[in-house]
Amino acid sequence: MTLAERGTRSSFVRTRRTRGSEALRSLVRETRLDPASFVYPLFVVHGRGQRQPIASLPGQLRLSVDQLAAEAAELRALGVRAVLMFGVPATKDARGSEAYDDTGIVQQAARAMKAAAPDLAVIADVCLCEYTDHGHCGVLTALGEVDNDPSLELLARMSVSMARAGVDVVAPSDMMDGRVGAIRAALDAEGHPSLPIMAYSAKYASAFYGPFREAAHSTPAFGDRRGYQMDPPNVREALREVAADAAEGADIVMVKPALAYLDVIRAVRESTPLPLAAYNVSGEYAMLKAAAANGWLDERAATLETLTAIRRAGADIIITYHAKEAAHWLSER
Ligand code: PB1
Repeated sequence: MTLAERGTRSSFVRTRRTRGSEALRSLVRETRLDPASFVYPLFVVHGRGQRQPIASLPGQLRLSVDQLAAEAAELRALGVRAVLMFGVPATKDARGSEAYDDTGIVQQAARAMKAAAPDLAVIADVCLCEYTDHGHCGVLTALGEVDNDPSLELLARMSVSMARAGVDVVAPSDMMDGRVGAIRAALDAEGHPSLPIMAYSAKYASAFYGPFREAAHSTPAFGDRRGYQMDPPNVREALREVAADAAEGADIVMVKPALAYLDVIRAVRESTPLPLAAYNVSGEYAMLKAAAANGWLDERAATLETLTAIRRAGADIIITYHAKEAAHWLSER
């Protein structure tokens, strides 16, 4: 006997009523992506005419400064309003000297980007790992350990140098204790009290950074980053990191990586009113690209689903290598 024959009203909730068409699904959609909330990572190198493919990051390039004006125009046309710059220096040394050299590669790139696209936010990553010959995020003690407090001075100098180059935000990714306070104090003392800090607050010692390290030639020459980046099993510790960075003056906090840390994004979202960024890292990007290249996943659908998950978890800002493609796909909706 059918429901109608029994004459009984449906005694269950018909949640499918609002799924019957894209128009209805769109009306009740709870999470929406916006290219204006994307940050696109950029790798900049010395030279001219450089557009170096990165094998482990399909579609991503190491660009020379003369290529940035075109890159900026492409991003603005897609509605992407911010870039995060990483430098591949000409030389590396134990103290990462080019990081805080006013003629350094990112300093040059920032000046060029701001001249070409003043309304594009240029965020400078602040860390020594791309600039040191040992590949660690700080300077080393005689015993080869990353020396926290002496590193703060160099990170502060790097931030001031980036401010002088005209960047809109500095983003310390080093995970040294006290670096946000040291950078804030140096920026204020050097006439940059209004320059915001986006702190990589909850940054984990993740296995998902491999492609980036290939792109930036920043793999540690020995050891690993577990003595300063967070242990993946910990969530409460992320709240401590965020609270400490907020107290030291962070204007934006971050969870990194993103996809394997959605629970951390949610916990941090509920712990602070500060703008929250999530970094959809190189390994998360490479996984999707590899699966799509093998025909195992629908790249567009899986990418937008991934970014939606990061947004739904509570991220206001998504740093992602997918930014251009995702912005294009969203424009087609
Ligand atoms: O996309 C990524 O994998 C980002 C990697 C990230 C860049 N901020 C760090 C990863 C690492 O530990 O090597 C670089 C650390 N400053």
